Amino acid sequence: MVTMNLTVPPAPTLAQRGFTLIELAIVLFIVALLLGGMLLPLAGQQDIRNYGDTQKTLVEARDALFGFAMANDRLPCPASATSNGLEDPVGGGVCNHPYDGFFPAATVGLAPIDAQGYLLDGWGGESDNRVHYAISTANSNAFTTASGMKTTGMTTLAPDLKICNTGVGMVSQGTATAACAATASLATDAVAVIYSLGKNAGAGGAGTQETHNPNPRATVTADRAFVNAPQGTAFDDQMVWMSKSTLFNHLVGAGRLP
Ligand SMILES: [Ca+2]
Ligand SMILES: [Ca+2]
Repeated sequence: MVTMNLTVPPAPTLAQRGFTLIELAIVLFIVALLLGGMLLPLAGQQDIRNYGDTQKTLVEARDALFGFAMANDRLPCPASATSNGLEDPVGGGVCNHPYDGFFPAATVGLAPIDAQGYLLDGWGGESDNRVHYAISTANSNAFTTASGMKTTGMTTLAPDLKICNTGVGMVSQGTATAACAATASLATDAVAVIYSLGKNAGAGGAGTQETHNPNPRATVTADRAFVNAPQGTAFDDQMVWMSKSTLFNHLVGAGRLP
């Protein structure tokens, strides 16, 4: 009698079987999804950090201006693109770039600065990331002339930098009489404006809102109106300004005024 061995080889256990191509593909797909999901928040977190660093730098810059004013009885002139972070002209008086200059970090002694002495915002180390600074030339440059504010007197001083909450409807843009549209004004008598061109500094600045903050590219030198619109895709500039009353408060406290 012939007997047949019908023993079936045992099925491989899970550990022996390994993975099929389909299973590997599913695993890789899930890993890709997880990585993609993590990378986006990381980029977002970096943006939030840069925004916060910039805001901190701008406020520190304004505080440094108060200190400078209390020590020197005037505010510094903005630096030019070639003055290596020193005010232009050194010693103040009639500023060469009152509305289109940079924060004079080398004069005021503030960091972080680039190799040329300019204060940088939180968005990187390029020249586009230099902090901008504008100063009122009102009352015959009283704010940048030593003892100019004291000589003129608090009731006569009338700083004239304008901050608008939108660039839409701005009047006479690009000229010395540029002004906010009615109901768009945040301030009409700012002494100084300190601002960063934001994350898009290298490529932005041409939109309806940002075009009003004079980029070095824009050759707008007489215009003393600035836009501080809500943050969004059309606007990422960051701005602080110095009001007349807070400056007077510091100077009276220091015995520089009245
Ligand atoms: Ca911008
Ligand atoms: Ca402007």
